[in-house]
Amino acid sequence: MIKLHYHPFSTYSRRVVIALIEKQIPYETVVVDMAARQHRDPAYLALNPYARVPTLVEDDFVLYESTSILHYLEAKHPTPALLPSDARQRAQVDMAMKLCDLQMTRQAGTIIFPKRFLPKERWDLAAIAQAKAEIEKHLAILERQLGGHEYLVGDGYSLAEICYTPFVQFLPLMEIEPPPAVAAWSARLLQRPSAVQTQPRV
Ligand SMILES: N[C@@H](CCC(=O)N[C@@H](CS)C(=O)NCC(=O)O)C(=O)O
Repeated sequence: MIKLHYHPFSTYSRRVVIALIEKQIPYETVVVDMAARQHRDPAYLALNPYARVPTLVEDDFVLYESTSILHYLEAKHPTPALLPSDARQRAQVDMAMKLCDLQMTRQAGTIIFPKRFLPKERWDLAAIAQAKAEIEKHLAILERQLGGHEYLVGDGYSLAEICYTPFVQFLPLMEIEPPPAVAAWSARLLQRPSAVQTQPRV
């Protein structure tokens, strides 16, 4: 049985939980109490020396980095498919996943973390403004790519959408008004039962 070391408020963990739900894979969760700095405990560092969640453990196999975990789940449980069968489209999903991390999630962290967990006087407003501008630039590119399509690649929901879901959740918190196709796509992602079921309370 898969054991997912995670935190219910963690965006990257949510990606993995969404995939587990989409694929109906049985799993257990182990909450890493980050407020109590449990992610820095030697026992957790022995699993994930980068002191981050999520970490997947299955028998003696340990895997971290949410996108790598998503690829593992897809390889091991190929149905329902969250990757297209066409080689070019698979590569495009991979590209979208990578760009999500490079152009969106890193910047989103600069805004979301302080806004969710720190008092206002500790917010770095200049860093927040810069991150917001970078995300807006990225969303303008996604807007053109989405065009009239429902999903980023081909016509299907994929691992790329799973990567974005926890982050588009916080567009209102980030005070980012997405362009229309991105807004419709975000709403589509957030309406999926796997997203509704994993919606964070903070
Ligand atoms: N690239 C990692 C990022 C994971 C990550 O940054 N997780 C956050 C929680 S959402 C974390 O554990 N932060 C703790 C820290 O960086 O000290 C992934 O995709 O899994």
